[in-house]
Amino acid sequence: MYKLENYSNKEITHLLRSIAAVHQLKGKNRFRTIAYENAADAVEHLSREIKDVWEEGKIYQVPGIGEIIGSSLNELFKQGRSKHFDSILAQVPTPVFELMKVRSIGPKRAYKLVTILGLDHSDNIFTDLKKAGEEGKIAEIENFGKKSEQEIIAAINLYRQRSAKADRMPIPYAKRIADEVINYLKNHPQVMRVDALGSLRRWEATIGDVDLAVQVKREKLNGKSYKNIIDYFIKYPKKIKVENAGENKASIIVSPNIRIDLRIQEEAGYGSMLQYFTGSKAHNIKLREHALAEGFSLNEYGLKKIRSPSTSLRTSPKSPPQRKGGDPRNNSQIMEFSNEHRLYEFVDLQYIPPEIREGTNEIELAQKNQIPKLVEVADIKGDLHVHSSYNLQPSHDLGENTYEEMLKKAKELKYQYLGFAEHNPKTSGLNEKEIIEIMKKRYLEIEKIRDAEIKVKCFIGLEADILPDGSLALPEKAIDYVDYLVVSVHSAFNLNVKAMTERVLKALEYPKVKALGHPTGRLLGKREGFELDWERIFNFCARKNIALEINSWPQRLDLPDTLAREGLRHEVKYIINTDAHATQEMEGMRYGVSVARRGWCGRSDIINTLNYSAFKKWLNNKS
Ligand code: DGT
Ligand code: CA
Ligand code: CA
Ligand code: ZN
Repeated sequence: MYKLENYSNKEITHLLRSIAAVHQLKGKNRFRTIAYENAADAVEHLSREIKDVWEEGKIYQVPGIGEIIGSSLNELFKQGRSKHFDSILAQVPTPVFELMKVRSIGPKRAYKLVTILGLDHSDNIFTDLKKAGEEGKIAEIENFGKKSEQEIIAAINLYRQRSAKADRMPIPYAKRIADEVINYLKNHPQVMRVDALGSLRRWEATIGDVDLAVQVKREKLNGKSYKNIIDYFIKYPKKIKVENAGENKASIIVSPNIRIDLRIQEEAGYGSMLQYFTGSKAHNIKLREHALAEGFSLNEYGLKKIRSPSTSLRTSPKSPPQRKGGDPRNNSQIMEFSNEHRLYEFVDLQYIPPEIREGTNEIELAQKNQIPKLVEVADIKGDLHVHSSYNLQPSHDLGENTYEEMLKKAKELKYQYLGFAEHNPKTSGLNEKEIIEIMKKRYLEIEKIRDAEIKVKCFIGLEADILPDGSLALPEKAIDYVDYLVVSVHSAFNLNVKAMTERVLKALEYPKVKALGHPTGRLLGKREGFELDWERIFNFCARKNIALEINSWPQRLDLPDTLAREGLRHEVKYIINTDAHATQEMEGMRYGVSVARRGWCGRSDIINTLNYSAFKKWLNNKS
């Protein structure tokens, strides 16, 4: 029987794809196949959990979910199974669905492999199939051959590697889940504050598990036990399972399958704990070494003096933080810190923001007071990559909201300007003349509101596909009707480095190109980014005054942070955009900003921190 465990978007997506596959294999109704595939795509791209949407009674608002699929999902969420789904799934052996999780094996091939090789066990399907391959049995199947046998073995290996890396969750999803837990905890009368720790506090692009710190109100505690709070935590409504519950820490698994580690501390030692469990491990190792050189040992409770500093003698004696008589866990004196800033200060370091605590060279630079001031959300003056619902017959998806609605949202976000960048009109089914006409009409449409709207200015952009040969999917004459272009790769991801680099550079040569959209094309947990000769790209963009985009879309967060830092050495500028397809998604700017911060970017490295007139000048002065 088809197994479901946690009703996550990932599971529901696979379920819907499996049903589409049955319809396809049984060849009865092409429209059903398409309907289920569309629904699967919609759930996969949902920015929230489908089950939460269902709980709010809004499941029919998800595009692609109509009466039949909606009522079956309703039954599934309510009762754990859906008769309708089950009856369809029963028509095909379950291992087929399991095998379809390997992306390169489609339903038809999966079905053939399972039925011809007689692979009956879902649980061992990958082991069994690999074994069959190694014995040459796949090659013997009609239309398969030696080459596909090898490809299938390689695909299984890759799939297993990826699954072993476990499902790290893109931070926007993890943060949403964490915020719900944080709000729940804050409702407890003994809880004074709650903070993220670990990778979540460092805003890493993907999160393994969520770590949280709770500060308790001492006066409200009876004795020293934190039991009340632990008990409250493990009763969290969306909990699937309690992993462990101790005196001052506990771990639970929360729907849809993410672990939450909780630690409790009183105010006096809260800063030490925050520092210690924010990590990263690499940062903490270096910080410990540094503290040792200053004569202190560092642990999760604070600093302990072990001897006089060997080398750098403190020139001015600092006021030590409040000292407590012996720590109950240790006889010698430990200095606790209620505040993280003071801990760094105490070991003669400039404060280091969590985003850059990755153990690169932040400690060395903090010693020299050279940690830059990182860019902040409040510095951002506009979003230049948003998709409206204006129908220019785009090559990819349209957005959900009108120009006016998006401008209104921009105003709410206190932006000075907004740039519309729908996808270019599709190139099949439209000739050049028609495309130019469409672009002109759109231009005039925006021109109208551009004058009407006084508070937030707007720019007319476009996201143009970079075709495999590096040309743009847009007639050159149509470029007359935009202020700027964002150019992006949306297809043919498998070119080698050299070809890909040439392709991108060629596209960047077009007039009015001001940004390279989601530069690596990565999709977190799904598709690795492609390689480019970054040195060449960075230098070209710096010279030509073209910005690299830092795309805030949850599954992208692209350019990745490490590359962002590398680009700074070449004096590249970045533009942080949300790629929003709905007004609500325009709120995702913080995620792109966190990538930039992790890439050590300051305000001046980000081009859309410029005010309106300076930004307009930048748009127009492409050399
Ligand atoms: P993640 O969960 O894989 O996204 O990454 P982190 O950095 O959140 O790692 P995690 O959850 O294992 O640990 C949280 C932080 O606690 C980590 O950044 C460093 C700190 N830490 C300090 N000492 C230890 C230790 O002995 N074990 C672990 N696991 N973490 C420690
Ligand atoms: Ca963690
Ligand atoms: Ca953890
Ligand atoms: Zn795009």
